[in-house]
Amino acid sequence: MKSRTTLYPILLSILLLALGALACSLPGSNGGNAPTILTGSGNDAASITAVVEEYRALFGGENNGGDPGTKGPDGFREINWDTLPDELAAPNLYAPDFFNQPEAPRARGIVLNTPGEGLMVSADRDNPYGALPRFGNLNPQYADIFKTFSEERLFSPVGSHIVNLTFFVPGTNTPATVKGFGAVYLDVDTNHTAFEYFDKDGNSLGKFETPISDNGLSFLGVMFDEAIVYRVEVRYGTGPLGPNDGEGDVDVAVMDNFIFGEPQVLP
Ligand SMILES: [Ca+2]
Ligand SMILES: [Ca+2]
Ligand SMILES: [Ca+2]
Repeated sequence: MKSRTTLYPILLSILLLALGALACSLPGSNGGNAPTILTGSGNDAASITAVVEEYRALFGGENNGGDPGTKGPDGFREINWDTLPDELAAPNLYAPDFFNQPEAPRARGIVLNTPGEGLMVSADRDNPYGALPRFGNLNPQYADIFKTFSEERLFSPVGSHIVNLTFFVPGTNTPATVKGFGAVYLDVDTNHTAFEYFDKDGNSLGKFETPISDNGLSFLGVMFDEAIVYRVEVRYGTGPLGPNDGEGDVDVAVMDNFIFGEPQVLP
């Protein structure tokens, strides 16, 4: 039988481990309430439509479209990539501030950056370059494994699997925060695809993994009580587009619709 002197340190370690596990499961160190997390997955667009609708509804307002300026505390902005001109889609690179131009419908308050070569929106079926749709221009396999939520363009970084999203008062250079960000992913095979949210001071508000759906669609949306999200780091699969999905440890994943809260000017 163990004596008290050896039992106490053991009990103490168990308690500390339990506290540590609890702290790890908490959404960052912002001290606010836990965010609302909505997830869904399935083999076709219809299978995630309800959860995407539910996420839009959490913002308590309408789709605020692409007008400049902040339209009050409620509502959301959405990007489906589909109306992009061919010159800014594959095989060409996308302009990082395309959806923060000063005029409607491009004033949506989001700027995207990657440490890689650039950003790309996939080609549509009648593009003048003859590029295969759904990133088939980078690897023909991709046109078979990536479905679409909204027809027909998708989004991905190139030469990296990281994208940083920052928010602005739509159509201006004034930094802004949002209540939440959610997006649709395609062909998530492993637990490498995730969002990490940061406040204006660079503190993490939590990291959230996307549901897995081989050859299918996944949705992840996170919503905070207040507009405290200044930046979102988005991670796609195990690495950049290029190699065959499923070969060795390779998992490539891309995105369709982005949905985010109405950008609010920093206090
Ligand atoms: Ca689309
Ligand atoms: Ca796959
Ligand atoms: Ca994949």
